[in-house]
Amino acid sequence: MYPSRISALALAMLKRHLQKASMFKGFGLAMLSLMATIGLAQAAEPQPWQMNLQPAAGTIAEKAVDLHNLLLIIITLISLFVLALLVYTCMRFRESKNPNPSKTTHNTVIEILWTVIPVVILVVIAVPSFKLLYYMDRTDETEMVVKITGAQWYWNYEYPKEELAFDSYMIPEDEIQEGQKRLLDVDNPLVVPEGTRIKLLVNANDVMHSFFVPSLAVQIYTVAGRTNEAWIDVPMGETTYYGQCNQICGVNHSYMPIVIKAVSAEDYKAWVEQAREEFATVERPQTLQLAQAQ
Ligand SMILES: [Cu+2]
Repeated sequence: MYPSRISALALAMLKRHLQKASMFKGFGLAMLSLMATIGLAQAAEPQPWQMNLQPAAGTIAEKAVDLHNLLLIIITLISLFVLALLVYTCMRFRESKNPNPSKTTHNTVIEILWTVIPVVILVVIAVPSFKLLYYMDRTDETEMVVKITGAQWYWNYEYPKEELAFDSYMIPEDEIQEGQKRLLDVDNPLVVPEGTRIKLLVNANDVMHSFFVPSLAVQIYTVAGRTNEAWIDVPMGETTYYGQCNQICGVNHSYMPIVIKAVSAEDYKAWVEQAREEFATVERPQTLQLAQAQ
């Protein structure tokens, strides 16, 4: 059993225990939410039995969650309305109550309504949707660049300015150490400074992959021979963000997780120094120069 599993289990047991002891219920629930908050502050990852989205990290994710919540309200109202109409129609026009069916085929008022109302709903959805789309397109307002290449079955991260590049492989199940997450942790995470807007130049080495980190609300396809652009808005806080390739890319598709580790500015500097020794690119390929020129 892995630590995250154990802590989730322990949390569930504690919760059940606290629910029995009603005297401490309020205090216990407050402690539980505090523990959950602390847990979330350190890592953005999928939780067992999670039903909702991962907590939003950064402005893009916050806007995406807001749009999602708006859509959820609209779709719920539409579904309830259609269900009510269906139930009403089944009851009101059932054969026993309605032996002579009407032969009506047209009703101008209703036809105009069922054309205009959906158009209005779509316009209501389109406004925040396009706003977010254009916001996600502001890659020129970023502070640093990382080039990401998807490969069968690992990621390669390049820092053009820092002149370093390295591969990032999942830690195999039999080499997992205490505190590491099965199928999620990698040997070399993408280390970034906290509170930074980062441009991602995304490419593929072979087949299509997809760079997907739910908490940062970034999902972009990697296509060989084409550089796609996206940006992430890493918020303040030393957090590890987990993601996965979400384009079926071959037999080890599920074994190429993404780990983005946000650290403080000083720690980032120290990491760059150390990483340069470890991963320095001897010769800068042309793609790096192109990326840097932008
Ligand atoms: Cu892949």
